[in-house]
Amino acid sequence: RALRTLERDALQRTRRRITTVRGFTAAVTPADADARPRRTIYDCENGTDLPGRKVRGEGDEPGRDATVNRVYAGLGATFELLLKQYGRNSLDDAGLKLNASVHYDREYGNAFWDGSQMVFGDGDGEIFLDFSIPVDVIAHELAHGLTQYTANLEYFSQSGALNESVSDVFGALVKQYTLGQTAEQADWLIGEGLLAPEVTGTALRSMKAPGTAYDDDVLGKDPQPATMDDYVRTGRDNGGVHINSGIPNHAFYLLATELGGQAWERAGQIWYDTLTGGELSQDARFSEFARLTVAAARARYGDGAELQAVQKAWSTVGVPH
Ligand code: ASN
Ligand code: ZN
Repeated sequence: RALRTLERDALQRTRRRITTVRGFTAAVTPADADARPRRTIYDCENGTDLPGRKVRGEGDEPGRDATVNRVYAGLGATFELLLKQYGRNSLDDAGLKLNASVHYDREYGNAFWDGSQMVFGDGDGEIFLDFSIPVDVIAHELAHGLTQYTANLEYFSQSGALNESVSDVFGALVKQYTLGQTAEQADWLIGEGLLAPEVTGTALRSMKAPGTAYDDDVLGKDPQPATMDDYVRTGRDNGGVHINSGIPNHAFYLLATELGGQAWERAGQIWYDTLTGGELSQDARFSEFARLTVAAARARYGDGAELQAVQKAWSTVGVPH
């Protein structure tokens, strides 16, 4: 509660100092004049001690390791979107240092946020390649930090699926921002380029068509639902957090494509306001999140196209709002 009050105050401060500069929203007051990323990349050299050996600090030139350079750039792109579009100075809005470790363990087929830093595996080369390849995966892990410092959604059941979905949404937004793509141009895939060539599939997840990202002998079929009719009740995966995230993911896709243009602007702003607004419960179910996106759309854009598009998106996926 105290944390949420703090967060709300921080949000109001941020709102007050936001100004539109050359078509994008930017923080321009002296308070944020020194807002800049503070990135450090570490190499675990295939061990599991964190963080590992420091290999690149802020402002250092690129080195020979493409993994290090991709992660450094991905952290920079995520920091830039948060600052320029939402007026946020790093994950905690207080300039938090962004630390990431690469080459974690041997043939490690995952990436994660450990509560204070990002960790990336190399993959085994047969199912997964290097987890630093897709920029949306880098941003996804960072967004777990953003959620931790804001709504702090419990990583279980529907609140866990919302936590996962928020990470996919900001992952997709950073990817689109980096590529300069509109919602219509984007592929809405999460983790494209991560699956080894032998795997029958295109990505980890699809926000456009949940359930269609892969269908493979080893990995099985993408289990994600797109609507509440196909909601999966399971005890696995913390109650299906990476499965049922397909539903809010698809709602965001529907909103962004209905509005058109750059998804990080209005659609992203509504999701950002909902996540950081101080109203969302840590154990929120989909319907609470949906109601708050409706309220956020109304608060920021009034009774117009944005509000209608948010309501239509949730109706289409079968979530009450
Ligand atoms: N890469 C996964 C994620 O960010 C790791 C996990 O399951 N926590 O969700
Ligand atoms: Zn995640």
